[in-house]
Amino acid sequence: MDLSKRFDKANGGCPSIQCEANREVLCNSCAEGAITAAHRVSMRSVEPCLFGKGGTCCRNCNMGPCQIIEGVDEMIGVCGADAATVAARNFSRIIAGGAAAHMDHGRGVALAFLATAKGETPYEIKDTFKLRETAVRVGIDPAEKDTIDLAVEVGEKLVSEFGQQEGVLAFMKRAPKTTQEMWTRLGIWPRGVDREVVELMHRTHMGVDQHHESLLFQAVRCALADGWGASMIATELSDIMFGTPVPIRTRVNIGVLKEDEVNVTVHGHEPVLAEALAMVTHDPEVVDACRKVGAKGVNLAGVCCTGNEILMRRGLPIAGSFVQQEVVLATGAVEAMVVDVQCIMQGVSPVAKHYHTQLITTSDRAKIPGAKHIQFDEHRALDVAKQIVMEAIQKYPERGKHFIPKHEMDVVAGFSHETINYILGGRFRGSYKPLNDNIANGRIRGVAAIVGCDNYKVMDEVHIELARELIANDVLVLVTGCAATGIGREGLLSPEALDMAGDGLKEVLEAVGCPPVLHMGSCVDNSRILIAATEMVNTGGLGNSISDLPAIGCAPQWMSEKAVSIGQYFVSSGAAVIFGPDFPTSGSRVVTDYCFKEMENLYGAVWDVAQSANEFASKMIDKLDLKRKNLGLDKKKERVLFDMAMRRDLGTSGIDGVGCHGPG
Ligand code: SF4
Ligand code: MSK
Repeated sequence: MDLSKRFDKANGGCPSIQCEANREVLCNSCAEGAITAAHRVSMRSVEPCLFGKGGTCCRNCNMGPCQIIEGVDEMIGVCGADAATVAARNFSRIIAGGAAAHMDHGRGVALAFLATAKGETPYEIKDTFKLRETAVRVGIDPAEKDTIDLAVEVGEKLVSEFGQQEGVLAFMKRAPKTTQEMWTRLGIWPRGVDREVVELMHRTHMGVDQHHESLLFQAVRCALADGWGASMIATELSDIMFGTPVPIRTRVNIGVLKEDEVNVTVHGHEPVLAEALAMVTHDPEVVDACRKVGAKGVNLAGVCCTGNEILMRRGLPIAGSFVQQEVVLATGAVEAMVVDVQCIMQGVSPVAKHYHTQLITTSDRAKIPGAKHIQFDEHRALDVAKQIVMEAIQKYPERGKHFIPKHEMDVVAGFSHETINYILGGRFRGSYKPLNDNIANGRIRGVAAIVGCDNYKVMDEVHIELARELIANDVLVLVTGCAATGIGREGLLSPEALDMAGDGLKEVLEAVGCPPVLHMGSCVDNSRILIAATEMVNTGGLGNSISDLPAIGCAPQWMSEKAVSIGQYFVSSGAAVIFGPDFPTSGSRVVTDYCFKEMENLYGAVWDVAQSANEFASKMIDKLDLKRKNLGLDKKKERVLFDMAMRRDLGTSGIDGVGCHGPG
C-alpha cells in the first residue's frame, strides 16, 4: 500500500509540517510515494509511553524492563530502584550519549588538525593569530616558534586531553574565576574528556551509583567535559584550520537547490568532509564532467549542522534544517546526499531510493542500509571528495520529475566570538564593553540564546515566534544549530529584521550594521556562547560570574541527546536554560525539583520547561528582568506583549515578500 496516499487522505492532502516550502514540496505530485517523518508522525497509532517520556522506565538489567511510579510502593524496580534513581540514571545516560557525540566529533577534528599541522592533509592552518592565542590558552609559549611546530604542539596537547586520566582540561581555565571557584568547591572539574563518559556509563550500570545527587554530579562533570572540553576543541581547531567565521551573506531554505546544476547536499556535523567537498567543486575535472552531462556546475548545499559549518565559513547555502532533511530529497532534484555523523534520519535512505538520488555515507561510525559507502579520510580528502562529487554528477542525467519550491531567504551569519568582539569594539580595541554598557543603560535588556534542534513533536514555529518577541523586547538573540536555520528561513538573520526590534536594541545594532539575531554556528559551536558569556563577565559592570549576567538560554524544540548535554553545561556554568516542549525527568518530582530548584544553590542557575513561544518569552524576559534587578539595573522597562495575532502574523513581519510565507 502506498502509505503516502493514506497519509494524504487522512490530512486532506497536506501534511502538518513547519514552513510553507516543506508543505509545497510534500503536497506536490513529485513527492507522491515518498514517506517522510511528517508522514510517520501522523501515521503513529500508539501514544508515546508515559514511563519512557518521564524518564522512569528502566531497562538497565534483564530483570526489567521496570516501569516505576514515584510514591507507589509496588511500582519500584525489581532491584528496589526508585523513580529518582531511575530518572537520574536515564537523564545521565542522555547526557553521556550527547556528550560522547560531541567528544567523538571533537576528537575527529583534533586528529585532522594534527595531521594538517604535519602536512598530511590538503587543509591549511588559516588563522595563525588564533593559533597563537590558543597556544597561550593551553599553556604553550608561542614565542619564536614557527606556525608548523606550534600547530603540531597545540594539536598534540589537545588530542591528549581526550585520553587524559588526571588533571584539568585547558580551556576550562578560560571560564570566569568565580565559575572556576564554584567548580572547585563542588569538586566537579572533569579530569579528561573520554573518562567522564566512561565513568558516567559505569555509575549508571545496575547496582552502582544510586543517589540522584551523586549521579547528577557526574553527569555535570561529563557535560562540562563536552562544553568546555570537546566542543570547544572542535570549534577552536576548526576555526584555526578552516578560518574563524566573519559576517557573510548567504541563503537558506529548499529554494537554494538549482535546476541547472548538480545538487549535492551535505548533511551531518563534521566540517572536514564538507570543506573537502567545497574545495573540489571548481576543480577543472569536475567542471568538465558537469559540462559533459549538461549541468552548469555543482551546487553544494548544507543540511543540519554541516550546513551551519559551511555557511559560517564559506557562505555556502543551507537547503534545510533537521526536519527538512527528507523534504529536501522529496524535491526529486538532489543528485547526492552525502552524510557523516549525527542527526541523519534512517528515513533518508528510502526517500533517496524513491528518486535518482545517491545516498553516500562517509564515516565508518555511521553506515545506513541502502546507502553507498565511500570512506572519508582526511589524508586523501580531495581524492575522496572528488570521487563523491563524480558519483553525484553521473546521477544528473537521471533526474526526472522534480519540484524546487521558490523559497529561499537571505541571511547574514558568521558571528563568532571574535567577530562580536570586533564589531562591537572596533578593529584595534575589540571589546564587549559597548554590549555591557548598553545592557547597563537599558537599551539592551539582556542576551538570550535560542539553540538546538527542530522537532516533529512541535508543529508551531516556536523558534521564530519566540525570536520575534524577544527582539521586540530589546533582547539580543544568539542562535546556533537547526534553530538558526529555522529562524533564518523567516528573515530574522538579516539586518533588515531590525525593523522588528525594540527601539533600544535597534539603535545599538543599527549603528554597527548587525542583525538582531546573531548566528553563532553549529551545535558544537555553543562553546562560542560560553566564551561570549565569559567575556561579558570579564569586561565588567554586569556582576562577577556568568550567573549574574542578564543572559539565558533555551532549546524550545530539543530532539537530540546533545541538546541535554549542552543545556547541562550551560546550567553548570551559571546560565539558566529552558527546554521545550518537555523535560526528560518529569516522571520524578524529586529529580525534576533538583534540576529546576536545587541546582540554583549549586550553580546559580536552573533548568525550566515551557511549551509555547509566549510561555518561553514570558519566562525568559522575567528571568532577565530579575537579573537586572539584582544588578541594580531595574529601571522599569515596558514589556511589549505579543498577542496571538502578532505571534502568528509571521508573513507580514516587516520584511516584504520574502521568506517561507512569501515568494522567494
Ligand atoms: Fe529493573 Fe533495577 Fe534492572 Fe532497572 S536495574 S531494569 S530497575 S531491576
Ligand atoms: S544538527 S543536534 S538537529 S541542532 Fe546539530 Fe540540528 Fe539538533 Fe542535530
